[in-house]
Amino acid sequence: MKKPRRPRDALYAEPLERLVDFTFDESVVQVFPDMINRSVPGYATVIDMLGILAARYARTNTRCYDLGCSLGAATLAMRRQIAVDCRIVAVDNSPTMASGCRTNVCADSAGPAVDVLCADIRDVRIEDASVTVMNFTLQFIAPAERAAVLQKIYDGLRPGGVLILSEKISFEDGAADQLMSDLHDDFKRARGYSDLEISQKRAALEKVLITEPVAAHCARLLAAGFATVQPWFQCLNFVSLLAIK
Ligand code: GEK
Repeated sequence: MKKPRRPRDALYAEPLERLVDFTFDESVVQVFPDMINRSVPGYATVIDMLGILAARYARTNTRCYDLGCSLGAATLAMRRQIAVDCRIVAVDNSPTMASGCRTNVCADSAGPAVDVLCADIRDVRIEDASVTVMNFTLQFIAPAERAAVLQKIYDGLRPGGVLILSEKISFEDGAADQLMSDLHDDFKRARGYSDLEISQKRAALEKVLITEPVAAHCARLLAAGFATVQPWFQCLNFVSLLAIK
């Protein structure tokens, strides 16, 4: 049987009269798998590895959180790999994302039970956690609020528990920042996005997705109390960190 094709992201393909800030609305949700795969270099590898990392750290009778779950790619990767009896809690504040995630979770029932919550990460209680994943989500929370979110995650983790934090990053060195940004544009062009799509999307995300250098993320994680922070993935300006309590 042929795999159904993902609807293609063409949201920024035509010149837009008025550019509005990017939101995770119905139109984005419809094309989201195509959009994220063609925009984030290494996304499929990160998702695959999240399952493997989660399986190592998940503990019986604990919770594994996927904060900013979108359509559940990380949740499903964890569910397929985790072999112990735990509960996965998937959270997203976009109602369309949360309902799409629920549909995907129902269609794939193997492994631990999953609760999908439509809620803001800033309002969700984290408790009894062995694994927490924030896969390209903290970047959408205002920098001033990030420390409080990480502290709450740290406090809700059991000793030895982990936070896997993936982010788009910037670089303190201006030349390195420009190079990585140019290479990221090359990646998107190679995946079929036009210069118009790249520039309109960049403008729509400008005030919504705020990047920081990896050193700022590491410092914040250590200040929250994590014992170690280990970068385990990087492709251009996208990294993933493993923080262990
Ligand atoms: C994946 N992790 O496929 N509370 C809850 N959800 C939020 C919040 C918030 N405050 N802010 C943003 N989101 C996914 C990809 S996408 C990344 C994550 C991207 C949600 C938002 O609705 C969206 O679904 C997700 O975080 C970010 O592995 O599009 O670049």
